[in-house]
Amino acid sequence: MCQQQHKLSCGLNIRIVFKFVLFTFTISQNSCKVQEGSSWKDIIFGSKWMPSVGARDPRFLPIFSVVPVGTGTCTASSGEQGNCIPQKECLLRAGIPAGPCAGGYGLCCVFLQTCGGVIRENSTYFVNPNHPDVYDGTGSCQVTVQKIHPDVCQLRLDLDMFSIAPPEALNHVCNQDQLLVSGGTPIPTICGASAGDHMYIDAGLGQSNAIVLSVITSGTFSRIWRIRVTQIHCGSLSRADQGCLQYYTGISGRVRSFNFNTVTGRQLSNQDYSICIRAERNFCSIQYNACPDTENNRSRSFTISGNSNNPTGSMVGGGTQVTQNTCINDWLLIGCMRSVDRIPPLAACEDRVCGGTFSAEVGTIQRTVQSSVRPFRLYFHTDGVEAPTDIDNRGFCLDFVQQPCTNGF
Ligand SMILES: [Ca+2]
Repeated sequence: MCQQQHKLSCGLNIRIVFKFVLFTFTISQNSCKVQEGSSWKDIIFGSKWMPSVGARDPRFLPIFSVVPVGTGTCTASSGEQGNCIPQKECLLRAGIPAGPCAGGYGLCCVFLQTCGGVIRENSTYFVNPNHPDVYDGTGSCQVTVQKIHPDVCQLRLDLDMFSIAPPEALNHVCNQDQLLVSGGTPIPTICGASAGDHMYIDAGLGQSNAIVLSVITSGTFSRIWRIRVTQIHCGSLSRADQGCLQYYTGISGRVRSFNFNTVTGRQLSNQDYSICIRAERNFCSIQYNACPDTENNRSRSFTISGNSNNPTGSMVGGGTQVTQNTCINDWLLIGCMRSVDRIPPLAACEDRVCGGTFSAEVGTIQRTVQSSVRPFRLYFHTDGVEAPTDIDNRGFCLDFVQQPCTNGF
């Protein structure tokens, strides 16, 4: 009854009332009934609340009428993405104030969590203890991610900073440090340095699926991580296709394996995932080239199997027989790929490529590879062994460019 009585009189001020309710926590139904018959502002704030609809304190007006609560994003001076919200709300939600936003009417509020924390805000960062200083402790550092809405289907993890202990040198297994995700779809275990990389985690349907992110550490290492956790609604345009651990949009870009570095990286063992590239409108095929490697005499941008300390050619195809030029243990799979920068073009196409040179055919010449199989996807597989034949492989880094539908493919 109380609500009905005041429904019309609240009008535009409902929004203001709600925000103050957040600050004070309590507007009980009882007090509403007790105050039945009074004006609405008396019910909420008591008779000492002076401003009426026509005479509100102008200092409060702009904040409540201009700043979109919980929807605006901002960038803190330290580089984190924050939410632009009123200062009191930032403190109430346990955020970290990081400077003004929205022309000074809001506060850029950054949310950080570390070991033992619970993520309840979108765009929260999972950081190492002592962040931004390094951490060299041993243990399991976990945060639990709670969905901010039942309609959240995916999490995107952006590894803004990510440097934990690398895999061991012999078989490239992450046996010292690991990033693990539980509660969602399985992800490959990663370690080493992967700043700038990302992952999508399927969060399932409904509210019940809590996802736990863990960084397991052992031994001494100067670790640092800052992982942004973005929650993606089921109907969002930024939702990745099903089953894609990594998802790229745009007609050109760069894909690479985790812990990729042409000098110090080690291709990670026990990987099994797909990288998806959205086919943009009017683009029908895609070309890949090994990334430039300015740090080695012979490029290590594509070194998946063999001994990358020696010149190693490309290997293609699968099968069950271990022969010299097939990809049995570790490979990158691109559907029906062909080398396009050769004359004459080959009629046959290949799916798997490995070795130490990027090409869609066996050889020592690095080539541009094209595929018109859609959706555009790469599948990366490595087993749990490197030694003794596979030595110092870095993984892969490829630049891609989508090709217009008029290009013959
Ligand atoms: Ca292997």
